[in-house]
Amino acid sequence: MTKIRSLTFALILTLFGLVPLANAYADSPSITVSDAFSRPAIKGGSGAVFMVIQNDGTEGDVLLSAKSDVAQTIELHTITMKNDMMQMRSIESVDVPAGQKTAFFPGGMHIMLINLNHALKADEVINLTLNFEKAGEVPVRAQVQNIGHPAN
Ligand SMILES: [Cu+2]
Repeated sequence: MTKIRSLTFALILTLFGLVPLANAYADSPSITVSDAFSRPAIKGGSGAVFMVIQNDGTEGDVLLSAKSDVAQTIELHTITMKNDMMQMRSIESVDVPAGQKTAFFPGGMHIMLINLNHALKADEVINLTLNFEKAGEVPVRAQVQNIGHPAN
């Protein structure tokens, strides 16, 4: 009986104490982007941008699109295995859950730059803008890196 009473009391405290507080500070995402990079590429060719998107907020968000002056067309892509073949395909959006890191990496999700307006050269910095459903526009600076490309 005492246990039930204290449980009820705790519930009342929660309802009258914490719920109004939660409403006053409405849930929201908090997006930061780090480690953005790209690979060298030729003018008119394709490039890819990789990064880590961190959501330190209390609400999930969704990456809807990306834009940049660097290419004619920019799409969100992922790579999946089909019959032992790596296949690249465009995706509508990318979920960015609260309290999690969402990684774009070679062999996985990437921002696809199609028909580059100019060559991407090592050490150059590309400016992109990510568009999130809730956080809105988030600017990203991606450095062009040679790492992992012995051919370059
Ligand atoms: Cu791609």
